[in-house]
Amino acid sequence: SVAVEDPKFTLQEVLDTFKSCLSENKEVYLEHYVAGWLGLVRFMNSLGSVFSFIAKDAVNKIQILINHLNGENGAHYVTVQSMVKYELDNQLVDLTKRASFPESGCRTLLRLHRALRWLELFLERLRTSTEESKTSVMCSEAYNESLSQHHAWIIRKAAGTAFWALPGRATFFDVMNVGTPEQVVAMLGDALPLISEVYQVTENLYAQNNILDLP
Ligand code: 1PX
Repeated sequence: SVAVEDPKFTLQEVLDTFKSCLSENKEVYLEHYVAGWLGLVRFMNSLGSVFSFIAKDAVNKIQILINHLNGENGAHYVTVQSMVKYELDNQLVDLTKRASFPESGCRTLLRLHRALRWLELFLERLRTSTEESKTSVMCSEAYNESLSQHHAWIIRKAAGTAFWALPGRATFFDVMNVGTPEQVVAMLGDALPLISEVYQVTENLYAQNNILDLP
């Protein structure tokens, strides 16, 4: 697994990336947001190939955002705030049905944003779990409370099946490569407020611009 081959890989680093997402005036840097997601996908890949259909979709979306960042209009994509303004001002977003702009930054980031809420709920459950807690149960509860509401039946079904293949809590904690279970719990306690804040800032921005339901 990645965690074994690369001794420097720890979930801590990944979660730290989300720390650098927020600027002083609470703008979200797209570059760091994307880097955080890449780290999460890397972590997910180290859990096994059952999750590769999930990882593939996440990577597709991350790549779309990287292409915007590196494209000729990249300067408008430095923060999520500037991206939203640029794409809306220039009518680069499909607002009611998928048509001319299936790869807008706004709709693409929205999918990752919704997944970030799942992550927040899942990590909070992990943080407060006991040795007997089942990761599959924590994962599906978090999913049912968030992301699943945006997914078609067939995707929910596939996700639900994949959750059963999740390793147990002890293995999960080991793969995070952070230390003892107590250290994992402490790390999650530090990281969660930051993830929450990034989530909330993005949520408010999307709500203000009325783009929480982009097709
Ligand atoms: C310590 C915990 C760290 C775990 C890190 C795991 C990172 C998980 C990354 C999940 C990223 C999922 C992105 C999904 C985006 C999405 O909703 N896409 C759907 C809609 O896209 P569209 O372009 O059609 O509008 C798309 O249909 C998704 C298909 C793939 C299935 C998504 C299932 C998501 C389950 C999320 C839970 C992941 C569980 C991993 C366990 C570690």
